[in-house]
Parts: sequence; structure tokens; C-alpha cells
Amino acid sequence: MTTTAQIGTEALRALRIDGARLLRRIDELARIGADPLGGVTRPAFSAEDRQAQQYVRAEAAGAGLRTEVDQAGNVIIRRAHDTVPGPVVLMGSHLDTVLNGGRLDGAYGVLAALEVLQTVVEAGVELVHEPVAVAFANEEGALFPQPFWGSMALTGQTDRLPDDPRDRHGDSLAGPLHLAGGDLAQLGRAAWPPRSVRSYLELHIEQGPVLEELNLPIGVVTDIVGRVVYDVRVRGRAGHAGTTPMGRRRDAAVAMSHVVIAAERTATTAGRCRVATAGCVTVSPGATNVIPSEARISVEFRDESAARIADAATSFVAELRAVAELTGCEIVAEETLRTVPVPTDPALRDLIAACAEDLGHGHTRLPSGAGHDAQIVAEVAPTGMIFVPSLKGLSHTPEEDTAPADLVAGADVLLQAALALGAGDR
Ligand code: HGY
Ligand code: MN
Ligand code: MN
Repeated sequence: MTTTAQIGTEALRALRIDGARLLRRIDELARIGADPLGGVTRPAFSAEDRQAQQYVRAEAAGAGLRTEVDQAGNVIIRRAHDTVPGPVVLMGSHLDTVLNGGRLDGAYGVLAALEVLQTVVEAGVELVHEPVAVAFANEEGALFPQPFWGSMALTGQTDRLPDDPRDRHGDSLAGPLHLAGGDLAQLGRAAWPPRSVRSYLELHIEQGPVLEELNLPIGVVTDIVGRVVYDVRVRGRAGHAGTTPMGRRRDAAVAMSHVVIAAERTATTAGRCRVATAGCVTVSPGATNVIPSEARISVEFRDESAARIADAATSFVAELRAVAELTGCEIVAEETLRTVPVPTDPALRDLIAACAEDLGHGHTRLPSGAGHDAQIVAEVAPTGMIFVPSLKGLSHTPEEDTAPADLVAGADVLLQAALALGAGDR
């Protein structure tokens, strides 16, 4: 095996990923969980998610790499032989998707990390800090509403996870996690010792319009928004739709509507935070001629400022009391997630920008309006994020797409940043 010193800086800087191989894998992976609406539905710990995990493990094994699944269901990919001891350069993202989502969110970052690792091994480069690739489990929380599950477990933040995680129907995670190779009872063992990670790099689609509008292929992420999520349950009273006078109703659907508008107004009229979304809404019993007795609404607020998130949350909860008063319904809001806004590492921002420059790719610095595993890993290691443009700024929809040349450009920037960090230059 040749060492970094033998290869020399020029040869390292001339190294590129195999773009065709990366694009092929993106297309192949997108077929797993392809849904009738044209998108990809691969919620964490579903059969489709397990198939995606198996696909990535098979591609890694075919490249002569070693893979394992930890107790949280994270897939970890390393060189075949024992790596250099000491902190590693970790690269990755997630394989799970939202319902009817796109083919690139998360998957691109995992496959690019695999591609970088394979390129480094094929070039015979020995580094001071080993590159390791990871597919974090359940970043989205689409089925089991515990987003960032895998990255929280790997970074030893299981105190932020529920002891008895269940999906929206109340079914335990234990079984599906076991099927995915994990072990709920041993979740704590997924945690890596402190200082195991020299740096973490995540390559991701921007999922917004900025890079496309600026016609730039590379984004250097400066910070990642924080988020607070509520599970709001409304209890009214069922009744006959024809015989119950309007003044004697406790209509859970009416209360739900007020809740959704209160959330939206928190961001718009009140301007307390950047965005507010009520993404998951159910009403029961769901019969035309029955006054709804129950409703359940997910509400989330996001902002670059933790103080504004807290202010939005406080005012929203106060609004719920007024809605309960107005509609006679009982309303309970449970906070299920709170992440703080996280800055990326300044030195890694400069490194990513320098790599993009060296590769001749235009770049700019920008915040992320989306949440990422990177904001969880940033609690324990210097973290950097690289964005590539999203066509029409769309994501979390079947139309999610990025130009192939930009996908390859992003992976080359990831390669060069990982090599520089791996060589101990930075
Ligand atoms: O919701 C998000 O920001 C991310 O896609 N999980
Ligand atoms: Mn997403
Ligand atoms: Mn993502």
C-alpha cells in the first residue's frame, strides 16, 4: 500500500471519484422503494429501508470494503483491513426517506461517501485518519417519529431518544430494529467513544432554491436550523352530524383547523420563526355523518435562532389554550423533538471552499433550512456540510432532482476534503 507521502500532494489532488459508478448506484438505489406516485417511499425500518441497507452493503462488499450494522441500525463501512488507530474522518448521511419523497435526499450522501472510500482504497492511499462511511438510521422519522435516531445513538446522545420508541400506530420499534440488524436493548453500545471522530463531512442536496438561482454547483453550509416538533392531540365529542345543534358540539376537526392556522400564523403574521408546518393531520372516526371526536396534528417550527424557536413554541402553546376554550375540546401538546441551531466548523467551511476552488467549482456559503444528521454529530466532532443544487429548489417530493454533473462535482469536493483531513494536513 502506498502512503500519502509516496503518492504526493499533486497526485492526491488529481484524484477523482468514478462519476459513472456513483450515478449508476444512485439510479439503482432509487428503484428500492419506488412508489406508484413516482417518488421514493423508504421509511426507516421498513422492508424497503432494509433492502436499501442490503444494497449498499452488497456494493461495499463488492468493492472489497467491510460493513457492519450497529445496535441502532446504522450501517458502517470501512476498509477491509484493520484501519489506522485513532480518530477517523467520518462521511455519510441517511438512506431512509419521507413518504413519497425523492431519490437523492440522504441517499446521495451515503453513496458519495461509499464512492469516496472506494476511490481512496483503489488508489492505494494510506492516511493518518482513516475515512469511514456511515448510513445513519432513521434521519427523517417518517414512520417511527424519532428523527436523527442513528446519529444520536452513534454520538452517545441516547438520552434524547425515548426508552420505548413506537410508531404512530403505537407499534414498538424493537422488532423492526432487530430485523434491520439492530438491538434496542443494547442501544447504548452503538455509541462511539469520545473523540473517535476527527471530523464529520456530510454531502447533501440543498433542498432549496439558492444554489440554482446563483447558478453555483457547490454550497458551503454555514449553519443548520434548529427545530421544535409537537404531537398535538385533540379530544372532542362524537355526535350525530344531523341532530346535534352547532352550539352543543365539541368538534375535534374544527379545533384541529384552528391549531393548524395558529401554527401557520406563528411564522407568518406573528413572524416569530422562519417556518412553521403542520405536516401530519388525522381526524377520527372519519365518517361523513359523525362529528369528529379526535384529531392529531404534528406541528414543527424552525429557525436559525434558538431564542426565536423558544418564543414560537411558547406562543403556540398559549394559543392552544385559547382554541380549547373556544371549541370546548381538550388539547394536549407533547414536545417530541427539539434540536438547536448548529454552526458548522469554520475550518471545515474554509477547507470545503478551498477544495471547490481547486476543482474549479463555483461555490457560496449558505445556511441549511433543512435538518441533518450533521447537526447531531456536530455536538461531538468538527462538522462540515457540502451542498449541491436542487432543481427548482424542490425536495421531499418525487420531483427532487440534481444535475448529474453537480452530483459528481459534490462528490469530488467530498473526496478532496476527506483526503486533506485524512492526511492530517488540516
Ligand atoms: O426535515 C428535514 O429537514 C430533513 O429532511 N430531515
Ligand atoms: Mn429529508
Ligand atoms: Mn436529508
